[in-house]
Amino acid sequence: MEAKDILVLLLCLNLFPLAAIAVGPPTCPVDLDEECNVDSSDKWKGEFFPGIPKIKYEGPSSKNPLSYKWYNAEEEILGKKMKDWMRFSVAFWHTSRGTGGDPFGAPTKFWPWEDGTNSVAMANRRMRAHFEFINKLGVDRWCFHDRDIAPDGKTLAESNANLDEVVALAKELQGTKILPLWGTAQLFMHPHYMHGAATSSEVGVYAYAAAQVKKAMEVTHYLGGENFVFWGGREGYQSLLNTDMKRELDHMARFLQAAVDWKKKIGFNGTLLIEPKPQEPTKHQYDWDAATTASFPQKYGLSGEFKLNIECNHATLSGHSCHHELETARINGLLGNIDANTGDPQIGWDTDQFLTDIGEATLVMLSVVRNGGLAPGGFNFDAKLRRESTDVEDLFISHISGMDTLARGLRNVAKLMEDGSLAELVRKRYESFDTEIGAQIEAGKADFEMLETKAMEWGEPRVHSAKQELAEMIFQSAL
Ligand code: XLS
Ligand code: NI
Ligand code: NI
Repeated sequence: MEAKDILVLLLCLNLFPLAAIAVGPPTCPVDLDEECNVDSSDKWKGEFFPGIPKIKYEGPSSKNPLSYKWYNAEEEILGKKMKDWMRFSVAFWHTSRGTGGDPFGAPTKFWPWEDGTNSVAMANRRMRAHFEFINKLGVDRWCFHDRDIAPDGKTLAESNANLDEVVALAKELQGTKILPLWGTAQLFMHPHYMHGAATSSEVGVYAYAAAQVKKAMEVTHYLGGENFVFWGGREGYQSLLNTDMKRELDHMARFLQAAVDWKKKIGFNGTLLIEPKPQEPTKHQYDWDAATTASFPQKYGLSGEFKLNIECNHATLSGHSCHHELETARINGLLGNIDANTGDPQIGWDTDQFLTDIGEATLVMLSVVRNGGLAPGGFNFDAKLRRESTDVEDLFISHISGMDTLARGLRNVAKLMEDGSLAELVRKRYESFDTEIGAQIEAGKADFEMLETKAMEWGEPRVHSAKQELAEMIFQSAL
């Protein structure tokens, strides 16, 4: 057999990972010598992912790694198209800036279009790669930090100018279909943020962070972004010995108030989100979990101005399950967005892995469905390839796998709801409150004297089984 025939055979048997290798007109792979990148009319014609087609739904029996098995964007489930339940977004920082480096190891990923510089030209080329990726994946949204997409300049004015240039290209590449799910300011990497940003002990840093957020809000608005996120980063402390906790919290509240004012001034209608994350990098983070983070705007008169961006890996780090954090946000009317990822239960670090656990995905989707969806929020893949995954196609495979996992979760929720026995089990568990006295208690009309009289009258209360294992059995049967 000739080599060509072997390739055809492998393709037919679906054994070759890139089943879609260059059928159709030859593509022009992007190269760093600019030969292929721009034609005489100045039009870009380089391709970053040659041989990778637009990803399609092929159903659960497909063995093609570059296809969706469970995510079928246009299919209706529980009264909404899958794409409208999910509102998937690609995170620029992990997907386009992820290097594979970790505290012990050097970067492992060297994508063919990277030239090793942090120049604006490189930022522009990377932005083109990013949009080719989004288009081939078939999603409509992306997320970014200001400093991921454009390099820091020598001065704030220069940084702003760099950002403007890259944002202008992003706007063009978005076309009419793609929007940022959210934008944010990166207020943690630069050495001047070593004490935090809004919580820094240095007034100069507070002002710099304000200027950076102001600009990031402007560009998010310009790009048609639907939300803007504040993530604490270094908003915490290592030790109380040298920290004025009250002052730092007050400063953070003033900062967020100024952000609300700026949002109104520029007419940005997107939701402002704050994101819980415990520890990492500081021992005590102010925004530890959903409950702590939710209470902050309440205390400072900012209720109604912020919702929560819940990240599953951060839930794990706070000692909660993702479902617990989502439900805490949801019942408080604060579930705004989800950073879809998962952690490693043994590592104990924010590893930001793609979610592949179907049980967990089903619980996540249960909260989303109960919330009636996430719009104007969505699912952002705050998830990265492992250090050991270094092929360009791995970028696609990881997203497809994460999207399929959540899609499967949604399908399972539909099964659970159609079956109804889990909801019935919960209803029955609390049915003693579906009585006259129960209603009085729930309406706040039962005082202790009245309850004492009832307790005397009723005698020893009857207590029923919680049916924990039955609940688990029903849940498992839907997976
Ligand atoms: C990191 C954060 C980050 C935010 C955006 O742990 O979760 O990814 O989502 O700054
Ligand atoms: Ni996140
Ligand atoms: Ni994270």
